[in-house]
Amino acid sequence: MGLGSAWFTFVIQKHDNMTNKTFTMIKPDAFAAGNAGAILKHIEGAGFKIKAMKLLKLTPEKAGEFYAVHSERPFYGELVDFMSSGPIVAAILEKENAVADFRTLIGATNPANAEEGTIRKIYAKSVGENAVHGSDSDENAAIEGSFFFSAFEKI
Ligand code: FUP
Repeated sequence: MGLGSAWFTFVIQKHDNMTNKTFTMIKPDAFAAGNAGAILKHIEGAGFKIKAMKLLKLTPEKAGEFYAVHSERPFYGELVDFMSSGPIVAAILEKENAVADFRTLIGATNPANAEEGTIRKIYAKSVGENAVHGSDSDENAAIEGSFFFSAFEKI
């Protein structure tokens, strides 16, 4: 490898961090209701670029692993059952200030408390079946993105 390509690799790696990225899932309720397309349009309309995306169904084991941080909470069993109940769309999104801006776009965890026009206000049924996930920090965005996507699946 010449010096030129080594420098190029360094620049690519330096910019391949998750600072301007977040991770989302369109959850089983929203996918089953046929709202995946409308939600993706809403997300792209807000200026987010899709950097990785796949349709899949989580096993209860994988859903439990993803939400392990909530394993002591009373809603954990229902959450795992729900998240493994049907297909989801998992995606990595890019935008300046991605984590915070995406949390604003989706609205409060409980749609009853979500601002008008937010994705959860429009599409979510309840706090348990709340249409979409959005990472809550850059660190978790990186962890969650890597939970679903290998390096060559992230563009
Ligand atoms: P959020 O970051 O908005 O997705 O919310 P949390 O990380 O607090 O919760 C993760 C998921 O747990 C929610 F999307 C739905 C579920 N949950 C409940 O079912 N009941 C609750 O009271 C809180 C969360």
